[in-house]
Amino acid sequence: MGVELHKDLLGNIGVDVERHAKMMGAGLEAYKAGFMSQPNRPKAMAYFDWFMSEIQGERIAEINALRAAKKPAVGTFCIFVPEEIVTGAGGACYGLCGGSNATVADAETELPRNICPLIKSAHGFKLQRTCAYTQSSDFIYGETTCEAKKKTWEILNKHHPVHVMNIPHMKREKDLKMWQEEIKEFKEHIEEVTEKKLSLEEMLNGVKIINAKRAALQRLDALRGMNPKVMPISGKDALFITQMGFLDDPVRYTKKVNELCDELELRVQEGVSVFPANTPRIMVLGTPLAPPNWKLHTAVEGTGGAIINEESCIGHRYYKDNVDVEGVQNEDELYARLMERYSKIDCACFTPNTGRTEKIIQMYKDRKADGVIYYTLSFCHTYNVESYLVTEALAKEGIPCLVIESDYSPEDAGQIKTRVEAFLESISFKQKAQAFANK
Ligand code: BJ8
Repeated sequence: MGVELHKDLLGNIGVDVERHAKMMGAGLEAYKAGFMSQPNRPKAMAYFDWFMSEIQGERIAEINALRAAKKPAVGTFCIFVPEEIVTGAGGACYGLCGGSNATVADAETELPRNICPLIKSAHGFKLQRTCAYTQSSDFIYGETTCEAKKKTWEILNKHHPVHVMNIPHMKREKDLKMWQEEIKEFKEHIEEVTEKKLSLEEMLNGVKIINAKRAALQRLDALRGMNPKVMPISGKDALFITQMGFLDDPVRYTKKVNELCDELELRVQEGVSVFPANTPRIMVLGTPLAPPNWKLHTAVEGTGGAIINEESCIGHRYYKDNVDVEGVQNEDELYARLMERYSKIDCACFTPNTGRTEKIIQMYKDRKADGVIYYTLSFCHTYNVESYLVTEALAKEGIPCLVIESDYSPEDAGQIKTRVEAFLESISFKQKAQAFANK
């Protein structure tokens, strides 16, 4: 196994090797039981299964080889960090571990109990030294999106270098101007690591690589969700692939996602679906689903539903927009285009954020979905409060919606399953009544 092979490297970068190995062992077992046992998976999933086995082994070795060649390694917690710039510098930009309950208790020695589990989990990984990505980072790039994150950076900075990007909470002209400057400053931090100037051409190359990655994910999104008759891949597998997009080398990853999409296209042509006909098709909305947070997908797909899309940062919000670099002549124009693209992200940290609701309704119609689950991590005030406006708009459209608030503990898994079951039953009942009325 990858972790075993790279034990020395992991020790050298400060990982608590023993604890890390135990955690990885449990993670791999959970993955095998929950993912590899699914029937009729696409053959191209073999690559992603391999990546899972090397997630804290071979991939960590690759990142550290880049660092040895003076390329930057940047850990992030948010999709506002312009990964195009790090990629253009030949480095690695990745999401840090933050989806596990196993680190939360450690985090609570420094952080309050009543903040979101994503932040606590990530902070706990640093305290435990069990995330090899965090340990590999030249610096962590935090942001000012929510109160809990913003204040956590001050504490996390005691354990690891953290830079903070000031993300505005409104999108007025003056806010966008400041945002553009933040992107420029981010590039300067990257140059501090590489000790060399990053050229326009290099940054444009970074944009090209990340645009291709996003295009591959858009293709996957369409294949899994737009055809109500054939669903060629499970929601669980599709979520896992998206999660891995935050860790893998972007060029290799894009190639593998496109290979998978080729296979899925064939499956669609041949009518090979992994779900029986009339399986309720569910869209998930809300906060990010960082690995190994597979609780909701397991509940839905284990009780007769299919998840066809995540309107989440580990999902559609991440890949929906590319950067348009047509006609860009100089660095300032590029920063403006990056800002334009990033400011389309409809995170609930913005006010107002009405575009998000309109987008959700359109996505629902385009995909001919049967219902939505609004999923919020506990204590995420922005998404929690915004759920009122979103669910009100959904109700006006007659869209069935279930709201779930949860953390990373396994305790509420049974209760979530029961609620999901009842929700899916009500959708199936409606479908049958509709079919009867149409006779
Ligand atoms: S763009 S959703 S990744 S901020 S950490 S806001 S869950 S309380 S992650 Fe996010 Fe960027 Fe927005 Fe997306 Fe809530 Fe938790 Fe804060 Fe969170």
